[in-house]
Amino acid sequence: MLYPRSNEARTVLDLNGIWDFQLDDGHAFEQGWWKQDLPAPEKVSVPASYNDQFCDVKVRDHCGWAFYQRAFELPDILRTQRIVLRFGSVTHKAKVYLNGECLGEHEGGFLPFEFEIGARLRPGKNRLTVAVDNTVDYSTLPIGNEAGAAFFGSDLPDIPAVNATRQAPHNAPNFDFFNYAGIHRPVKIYTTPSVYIEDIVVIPVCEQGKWKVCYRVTGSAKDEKVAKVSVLDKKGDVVGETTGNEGEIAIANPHLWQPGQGYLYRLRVVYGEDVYEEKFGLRTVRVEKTSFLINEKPFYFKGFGKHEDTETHGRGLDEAWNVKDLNLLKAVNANSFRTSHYPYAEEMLDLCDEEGIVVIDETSAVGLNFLWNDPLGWSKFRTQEHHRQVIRDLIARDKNHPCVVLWSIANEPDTEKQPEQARDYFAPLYALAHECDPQNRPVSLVICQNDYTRDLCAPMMDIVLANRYYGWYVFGGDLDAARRAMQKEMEYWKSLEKPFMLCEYGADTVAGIHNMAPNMFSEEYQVECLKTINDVLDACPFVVGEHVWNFADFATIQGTLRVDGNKKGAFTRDRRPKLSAHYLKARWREIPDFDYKQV
Ligand code: GCB
Repeated sequence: MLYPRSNEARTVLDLNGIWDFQLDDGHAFEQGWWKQDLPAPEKVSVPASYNDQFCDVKVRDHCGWAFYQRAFELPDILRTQRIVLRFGSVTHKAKVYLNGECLGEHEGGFLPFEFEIGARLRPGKNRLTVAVDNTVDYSTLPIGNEAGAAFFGSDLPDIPAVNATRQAPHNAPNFDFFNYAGIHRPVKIYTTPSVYIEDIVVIPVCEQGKWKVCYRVTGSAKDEKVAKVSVLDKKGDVVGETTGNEGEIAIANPHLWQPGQGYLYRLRVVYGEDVYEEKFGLRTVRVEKTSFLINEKPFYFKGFGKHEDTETHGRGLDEAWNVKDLNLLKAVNANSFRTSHYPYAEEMLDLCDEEGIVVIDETSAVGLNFLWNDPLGWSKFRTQEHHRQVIRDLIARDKNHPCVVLWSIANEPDTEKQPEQARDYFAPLYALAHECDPQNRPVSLVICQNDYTRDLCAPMMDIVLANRYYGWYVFGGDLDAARRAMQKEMEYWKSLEKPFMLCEYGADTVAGIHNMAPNMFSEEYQVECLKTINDVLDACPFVVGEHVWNFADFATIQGTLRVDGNKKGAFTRDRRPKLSAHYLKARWREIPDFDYKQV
């Protein structure tokens, strides 16, 4: 799906700003709130989560539908064009109404969707209403626990009479981040000519040292129109051109896209009256034996798992925070991050393309891991079809981004208690991700701390991605035991002869707690814990990267294990460094992007 860009053929208008907002009082659908002005609206900012914009637990902890509404007008001059209404993301489910009519629905809170609206527009003011549902259950990604117990939340006692006293509808997210909801990413109206470019696929190829870009243009008139295609370099000079809806263009004197140096070319497509320029980079990615190769050189991932999470905005797009976060990454000599645990905003990936930050792109499949005591186990999850859709849509959206080097199709599913069921669930999804990606990037999933010898999924993947909390959940406070356990485990992964990356490790750390003899929750302990695990990683040539959990402290559900959120950040939630940020900065300064490990 192409990102809306304004140019000589297309116009983009933006519907961000202040909207009307009201939580469903239980009668919204019966009363048809989309047919009229909302009965008692308050003001809300878009894009942003609604939860923290008010000072009311009813809004923060709301479960179910909420309504957004605004009016807009369009210049008459645009009405000769094809007009599309596009949402960057609405979390988790959306029903969209224009002038009282339903345009459609969308499920999944982290990917874009759009509707052609030309035929439904009225002269003058148009009323746009978006109903948003934040419910998570066994069919959504991420997963909610239908039995009611939330991950790290206050578990329900196993006493039916006590449980029955909780009457208010509530979500039980089976994931460790706050279930933020709302219109999280920009709402835009864009135009195209009536015959238009639907999609562009770009594949950089290097054969015997010579670079070319292969491309495919899908247009609404299929092959009745033929595209004129050119490649422009960063300065805007044309460095190659051709015609045809599928083809290739050789690129002489290539500038590669490299970690830390995000050189971008543009593929300019003219298709009838429509024009679109898609940015791309010249880089290759592949796994060979125990190495992860970018541009044929063994790359070492240094960085973090992140969240889209800031004060007040919640999970809503804020580009100033994105710029700041990438500057902080660079300041600590990191070169990469994982979009844990859902697809991030396209605007962030654009920035990573420009800045040369390497990205592991993750689906929203998190929480598939708590039914192991249930004889029906995996078959209780109703996610497989939706999971397929998320993989298809994620790759369709992000396929051309040079910053994306690896797809993570899930975080911490239960791959151990019912290993065969897990394998049967994931094998087709792994194959699907490969099928969908024109650049055929490596595919994996992130496994959780378990009896790794029983896991049948990790060995099936192109690279082993693992989260380990030795020194925290396992052997918390005993770093000597943590070191030995990690060492022991690495012997097993070595035998698989695949690249291995540690995708999460760390310790909750409350900024400001210090201790000469490091103890849990102190800044010193976080540093010692990271050092202990890093020592083990350094001794293993097949380890291709380390992502600390987490980049910054973040909001979670309330519960006895979370003191105002998850505190494993190297930065606080407002992005001030803890001691660990300084430690990582010094460590990563000495670790090059390439050839760190001698295989
Ligand atoms: C994990 C999860 C992550 C949690 C983290 C923690 O394994 O992948 O979502 O936040 O542990 O801090 O417990």
